[in-house]
Amino acid sequence: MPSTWDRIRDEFPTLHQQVNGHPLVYLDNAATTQKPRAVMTALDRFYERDNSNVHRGLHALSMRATDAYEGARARVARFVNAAAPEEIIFTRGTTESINLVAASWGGANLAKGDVILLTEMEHHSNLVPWQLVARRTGAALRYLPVTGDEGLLDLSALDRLLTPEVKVFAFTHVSNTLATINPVAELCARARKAGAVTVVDAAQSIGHMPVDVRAMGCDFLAFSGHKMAGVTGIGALFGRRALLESMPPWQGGGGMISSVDFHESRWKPPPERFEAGTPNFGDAVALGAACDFLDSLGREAIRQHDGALAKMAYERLAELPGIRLLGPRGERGGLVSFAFRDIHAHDVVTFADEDGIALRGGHHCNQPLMKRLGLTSTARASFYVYNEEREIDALVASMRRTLKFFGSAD
Ligand code: 7TS
Repeated sequence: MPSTWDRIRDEFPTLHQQVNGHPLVYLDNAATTQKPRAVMTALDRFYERDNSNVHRGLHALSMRATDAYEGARARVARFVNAAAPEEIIFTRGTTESINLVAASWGGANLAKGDVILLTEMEHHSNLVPWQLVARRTGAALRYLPVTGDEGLLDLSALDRLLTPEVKVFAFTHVSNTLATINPVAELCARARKAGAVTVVDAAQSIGHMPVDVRAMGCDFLAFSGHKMAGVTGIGALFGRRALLESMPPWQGGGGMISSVDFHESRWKPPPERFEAGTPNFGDAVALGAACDFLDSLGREAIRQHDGALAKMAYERLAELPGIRLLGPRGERGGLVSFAFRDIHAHDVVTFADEDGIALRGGHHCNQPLMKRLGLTSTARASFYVYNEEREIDALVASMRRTLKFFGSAD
């Protein structure tokens, strides 16, 4: 594993291929990142040596597997600066983590007359679970507005919206369409003062910058392993211990009970209470390796690297005719979304693919935000630790070719 950024691209085998006759330029990291050798090796080693079900066997392999799984939990807890490993629940990812909070905490604590506060920039994963629990409980949904194309939260509206009826405020750390980095600590402090529980969607920040749940002062934080150099199928929910202990299970099965009768059962404490069935221990071990990998690079250095590339891409793309760029012009997360007046985002992405460039085009699971901005889709370039300035040159050249084809070149 490199302890510096030297030769970082060598750590990512996927990057070294040709696509449509061009060297691959992978700029779809907000959807999922590529995986370093260290993570794939950790996964292989687990399955080659230690594989066995966890928390149930007294034999050597089961004990090794349990140690590896619980070691990964402790590693993830350290990664987000949780107070204890028991504050980390392994899930399939951000979506499942938010569903867990909405179903368990929301189901037990929300009722008619209560309000769930969200923002206009939320991913569907941080909207639909709340809509489901609102329907179940009779609670209402309320939204903190986005200011417009510069994509900031309208903080001047927050005090008006954070009324005593608001029981929970759920918002994203970094927007997957706008690249806005929200002031999480301030939002959590203001919510706490108003008596609301906070849920932070860290899907787009966890692999890109320091994330410290105690500095943020949040109650819950959700994220996915596959967006932070980990493998798919694993993620986590951080929850403050006192809150987790107060919550009912959301799924039932093996592993989460202390005793079962024909008519009633008793639950284990967290985290087991929320991990019914055989957990995804192999991928959890690989997530621990992803934490090691990212910390070896330094998360502050990653933030600067990805943010600088996104800012540079924004400035270079801004020179193109007829382009509309979304999100803040200054500090931003590691991505940039844009739309051309007369060219559909899917055409932009298809042309880029011909040049070996992987972009994403569509609504990015932000349909309400798109509607709010009067758009149906954007093209998006998103960056990670292995991306380089020359790849922005390739992106801009490809966009110029697209504009020329559609007769919009300057
Ligand atoms: N929240 C945000 C802010 C996201 O960007 C995503 C995924 C999710 C939640 C859901 O994560 P999952 O791992 O549970 O699916 N965002 C994207 C994207 O922007 N393009 O593809 C997936």
